[in-house]
Amino acid sequence: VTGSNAVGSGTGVLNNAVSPLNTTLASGSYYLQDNTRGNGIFTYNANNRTSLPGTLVSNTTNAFTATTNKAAVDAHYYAGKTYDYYKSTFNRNSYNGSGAIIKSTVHYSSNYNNAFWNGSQMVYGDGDGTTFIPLSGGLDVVAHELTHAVTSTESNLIYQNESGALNEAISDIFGTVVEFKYQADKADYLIGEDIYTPNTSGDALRSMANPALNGDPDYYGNRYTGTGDNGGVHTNSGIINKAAYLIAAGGTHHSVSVTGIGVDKLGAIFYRANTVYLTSSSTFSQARAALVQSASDLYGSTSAATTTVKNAFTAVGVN
Ligand code: ASN
Ligand code: ZN
Ligand code: CA
Ligand code: CA
Repeated sequence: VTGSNAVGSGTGVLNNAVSPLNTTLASGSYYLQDNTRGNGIFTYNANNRTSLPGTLVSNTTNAFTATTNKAAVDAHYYAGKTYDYYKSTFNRNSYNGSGAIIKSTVHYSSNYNNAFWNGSQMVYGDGDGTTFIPLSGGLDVVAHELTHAVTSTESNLIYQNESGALNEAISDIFGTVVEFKYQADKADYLIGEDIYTPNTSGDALRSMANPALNGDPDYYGNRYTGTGDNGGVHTNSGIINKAAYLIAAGGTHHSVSVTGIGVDKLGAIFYRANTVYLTSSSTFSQARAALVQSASDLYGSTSAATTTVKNAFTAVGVN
């Protein structure tokens, strides 16, 4: 809409207070339209249907506290935080580097247990209330989805087999790095813990520290070689996620000891690889080389960081 910038507040999925909420005032209504980041962040409501993007979310006041707006408030705020991460850390202006409008749609379909980047925008289901609550309530989920758009612009990793698992892992990695930056008090190496199984505590969609908690491999020799899930993109991501966990946090795996270098360097190394070295068809072995080169560029070929990347990939059986 055409209007004036405003700053409101809201309530999110977990009844979290959200502020500041960047909105637009037009014709006496407030819209979830943030004109302060790139060419804008726009958040829509699909009203439980599947037509996209739906209707731009509006409210009569600038306090978005109604139950129906909780999913939209988090989708809007967390898209802004993810934008801020890429801008403040890498001077990247939106997912395409040129300010592309970031659109999100909530209340997609009915009882929909997923979220996705559809090639043009983010889309969030409400979940069925048992397996999931509205998925935009997880900052790691939002950053995961928006990172698919970054990857699409950059390496464009093909969404199947090893390149697809790399694509998935990169989204999990930045989901986690963004969570550590903006929710440091509760950050973890789990994915989707805030919106998964509301009646069970401590679980998650995936674990980077221990992929086996969700049946996912953490070693190349144990990779999935079937055709389901585009060749196991959400399964074999566990191998790269485990390497990323070891890079950030350290540990010993398959008798290889890795010294952790923290999540900030983890993000910097993977960002450089995704934007400079990885290609659409990169394999795990090629990703190792890309990440070692990235660490070497950033920190030096004999640095602790470069040694850590090498050891982490050796630990998960990728040479
Ligand atoms: N939530 C999933 C993802 O972002 C959706 C999908 O399978 N593409 O990976
Ligand atoms: Zn994904
Ligand atoms: Ca998490
Ligand atoms: Ca749970």
